Amino acid sequence: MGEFVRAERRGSVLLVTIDRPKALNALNRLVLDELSAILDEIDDARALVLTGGGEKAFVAGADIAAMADLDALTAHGFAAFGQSVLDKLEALPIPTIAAVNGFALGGGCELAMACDLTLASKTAVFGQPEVKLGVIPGFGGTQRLVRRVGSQRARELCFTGRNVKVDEAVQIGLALRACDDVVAEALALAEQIAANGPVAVQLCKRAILDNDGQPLSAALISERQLFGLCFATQDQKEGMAAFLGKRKAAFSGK
Ligand code: CO8
Repeated sequence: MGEFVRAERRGSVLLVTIDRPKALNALNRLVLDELSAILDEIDDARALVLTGGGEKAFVAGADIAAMADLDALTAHGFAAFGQSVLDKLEALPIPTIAAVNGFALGGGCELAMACDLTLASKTAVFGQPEVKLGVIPGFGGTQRLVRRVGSQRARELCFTGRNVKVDEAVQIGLALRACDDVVAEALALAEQIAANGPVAVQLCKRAILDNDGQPLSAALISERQLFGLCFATQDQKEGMAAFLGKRKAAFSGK
């Protein structure tokens, strides 16, 4: 267990908390290192929920104090490292849900977007305020924001750096829905997903993620290959037998 990031099993779900509330959970090298180490050891969890410690923030960004005096080469290296950790999160085989419980600014918004789904508390605030600091998003924000909310909206948010409150975040697709108790609702959603055939859920994720940006014809070839692969699993046999036998499926994840 690290100093700033902890992981706890809740049923089939791994709950990961970035817990550095004095700095609103800002991402420095150590926080990213600890998150990366946890992502390397997911074991048999069927879904992951990511949230922030304390009352105010999911993650208020990359650590500004740690970045202030960087030179160009070191800043490039820090961005590359942060991107690699967020890439690892995005590429996890299991579904991931960001439970955004307050500020998700800069690197925090980028972290949420590296998750498959984002649920938001009523107090959640999203944004890419980097231009206010004289820099641009560096943990994938210029790219994942375009994919999540569309090019024109992403440009507006990156150029202005303005805050996006929860209702607007839901309206533009930055968050799926607003929640009264975001962590509880994220865990419930994760358990709902975890009750389905685990291999099928993972292959759904693969089909969507790996084919992002591919021409439809190539993406459909990939989809049908992954569909065929489902028929090599015990979960497919069990799922269809359970339906035909009018009983609940007991998936093994094999
Ligand atoms: N980095 C470091 N410390 C932070 C950060 C941060 N991003 N955000 C908050 N803190 C610290 C504050 O300095 C303060 O510390 P202290 O108590 O020691 O003074 C503590 O957290 C509490 O914060 P505030 O007192 O400011 O709390 P408020 O409720 O008044 O304000 C805000 C909350 C509005 C969230 C405010 O803290 C804020 O504007 N934070 C910065 C938000 C921001 O600009 N984020 C983007 C950072 S840049 C970025 O993420 C780039 C990502 C790509 C990096 C590429 C690598 C090179």
